[in-house]
Amino acid sequence: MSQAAATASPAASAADSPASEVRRVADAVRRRVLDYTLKNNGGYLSQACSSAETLATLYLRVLRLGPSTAPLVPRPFAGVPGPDNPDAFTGADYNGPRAPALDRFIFSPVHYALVLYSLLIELGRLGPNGLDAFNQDGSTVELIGAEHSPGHEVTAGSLGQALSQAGGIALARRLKGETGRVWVFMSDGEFQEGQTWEAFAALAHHRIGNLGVYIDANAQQCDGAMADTMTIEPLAERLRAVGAEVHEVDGHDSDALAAAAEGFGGGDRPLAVIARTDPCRGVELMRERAPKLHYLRFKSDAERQAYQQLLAALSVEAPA
Ligand SMILES: Cc1ncc(C[n+]2csc(CCOP(=O)(O)OP(=O)(O)O)c2C)c(N)n1
Repeated sequence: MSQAAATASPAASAADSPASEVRRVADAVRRRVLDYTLKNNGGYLSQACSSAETLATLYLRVLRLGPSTAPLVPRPFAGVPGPDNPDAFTGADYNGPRAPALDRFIFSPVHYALVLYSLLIELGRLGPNGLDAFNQDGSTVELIGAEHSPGHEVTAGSLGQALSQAGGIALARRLKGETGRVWVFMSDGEFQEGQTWEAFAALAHHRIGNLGVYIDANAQQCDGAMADTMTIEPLAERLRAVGAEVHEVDGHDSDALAAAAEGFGGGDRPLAVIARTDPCRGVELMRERAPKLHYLRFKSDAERQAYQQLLAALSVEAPA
């Protein structure tokens, strides 16, 4: 069991299987993201629907992390890092201290930030009031996360860059003899970008075997369906061709997601786990909007009301 699992929500009973704990946490994450989507009059809800189990599985079953060393209520923005700014910080301390044997987590599609914040709350790494300053000027709890945002280590708003940064971190860790791994969470839209493929070529060339990528393959992009915008398939074959070890799993099946990472770390190839997901999972109402699911902006009061009623129903169904 990872450190993160050991510090999971006090609501978890000892009898819970890891998969049922992931399901409980993922449902709570979707509920909270829906709540804030309503409070903000819009938001990235489909990303919570698709990725909740993948991110919960990473934190509860895959990542080897120490306890958070960050405040439960996030600090305000302290300026960009640089030699003249000793106050600057990153949000990586929510993932625990840096240590040779512990893993590092790099969060790439930062418009998914609210999903990560909500997960950190469920895990007790962020306090229940940790979202009070969400999307406000001067706050680090940004709608589109950056390096100072809880759980984030790098700025990745220009998509497709974080994998290259993570590759550098992984290479440096290997050179230093560290056993901790580097995990990257990515979206499928990032595989439409050339930089992602250059990064995989570099990982293969340098035989980077301490870096694993989980891909939220929800088949969506901001312009609609991936297949209609620019297909990335056959993704598994393409990743194998650039030297990765590839697993393709149902991204709502926590046992399959966790099994893909078992034993990973000592080899000479990067790992890519393609999590095939449903961008409307848990929020059937959203299917009416397909294929435009990227950002939910309510079209009418009636539609907003329908989502409000769904939130009320989900909250009633949730166990105390
Ligand atoms: C380099 C770059 N190009 C374009 C954008 C604008 N953009 C923001 S989110 C997004 C969609 C990316 O696809 P994905 O994350 O798979 O979409 P989702 O599943 O969230 O709908 C795009 C193109 C960006 N942030 N960075």
